[in-house]
Amino acid sequence: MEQQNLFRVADRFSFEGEPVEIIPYGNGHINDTYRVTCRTDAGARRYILQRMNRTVFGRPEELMENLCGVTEWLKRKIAENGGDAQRETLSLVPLCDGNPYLKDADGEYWRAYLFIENATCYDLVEKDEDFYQSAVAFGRFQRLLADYPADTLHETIKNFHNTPDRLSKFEAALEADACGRAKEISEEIRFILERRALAHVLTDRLQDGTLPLRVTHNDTKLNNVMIDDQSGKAICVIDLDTVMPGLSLYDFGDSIRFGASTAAEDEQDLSKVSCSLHLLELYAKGYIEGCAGALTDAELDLLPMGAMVMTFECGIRFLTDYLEGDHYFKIHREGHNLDRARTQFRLVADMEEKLPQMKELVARLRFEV
Ligand code: ADP
Ligand code: GN1
Ligand code: MG
Repeated sequence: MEQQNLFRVADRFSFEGEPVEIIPYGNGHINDTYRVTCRTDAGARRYILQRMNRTVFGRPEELMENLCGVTEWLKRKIAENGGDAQRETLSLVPLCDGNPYLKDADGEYWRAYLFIENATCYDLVEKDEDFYQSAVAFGRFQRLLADYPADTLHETIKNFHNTPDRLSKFEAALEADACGRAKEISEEIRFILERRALAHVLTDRLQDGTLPLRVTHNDTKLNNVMIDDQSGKAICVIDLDTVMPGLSLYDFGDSIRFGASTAAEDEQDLSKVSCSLHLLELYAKGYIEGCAGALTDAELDLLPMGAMVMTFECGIRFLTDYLEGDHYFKIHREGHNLDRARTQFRLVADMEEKLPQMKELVARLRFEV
């Protein structure tokens, strides 16, 4: 049934050739992603087809307006800089009737992209160079969007990286304890409550004007950037659903919490989880280079803190979802969100110990890059 439905949906898009295979694809936590293979006279053509997550994105029309605006903008800039606009940013494939997305009879929203061939999204750093490359790409991404008319962007998820708000939502979920799970997680609850002040570090400095608001990606996991299989360069930043005004420290921090960890985000053996100073240094170097002088002194000073706050926030989000019954992040096993929360808190604890070294290495890089 689902297959039939998928083919019916695929038929509405202006794909070249006839769809012959549609399979689930990738490791995203949010959308339902499929790879579509079409047969054409010239050989196979592949596409990405996505059902957008309606629970997470309450206003898909606004999200698609952002996405069309941002991808068009990036295409123009990439072409002006002599790049390959079809490969270096997402290319939406419209419906046969020209619309950029489909709303089906069940009210589900679908969109499609050209499949970026000969490139890979990594879930863990396999080669240090890839991580460095991803940093350059996310820095460059921010630079390309620096003069984007930010007031035209919709906030696709309200308070997305408002860490104090995430903390309040956690406290509400704890109070409600809808699934009776609070009793199993007293250690994690204590960990969060002892660090309440950490939640305010970035937002306070945004409010008092110390940190500038920029157009940021806001979901800069390593598996949201595609690395070219041949050149090893990060060619394309993907997953643009959360491009919104934000802090550079959100982007830097989120990359570190995922990519500079020595273990997977859902590792159950916490003895394997730590923050690699070597990877942090590589990423910071690449990011500072990619931003090409745009970061202010205050932003540079706070890069290590950004990593810690974003890791803390993500742990809070995973634990909140665990308390509420796992309705936000996709899970693949019992306790998956709890495992994820635990790795984040282990990383925060490790970063607390390493903070002086983290600050020292970033301070050194400021003058080298
Ligand atoms: P989610 O929001 O669920 O993370 P993504 O947009 O990141 O969804 O897509 C999930 C995965 O699908 C990515 O990690 C990547 O592996 C793959 N993917 C997405 N877009 C493309 C594309 N245009 N070409 C090739 N692979 C893609
Ligand atoms: C989600 O969509 P994906 O899997 O790239 C989430 C991020 C989290 C991340 C944790 C829209 O990212 O904010 O940091 O999971 N995206 C959204 O792995 O909530
Ligand atoms: Mg993703």
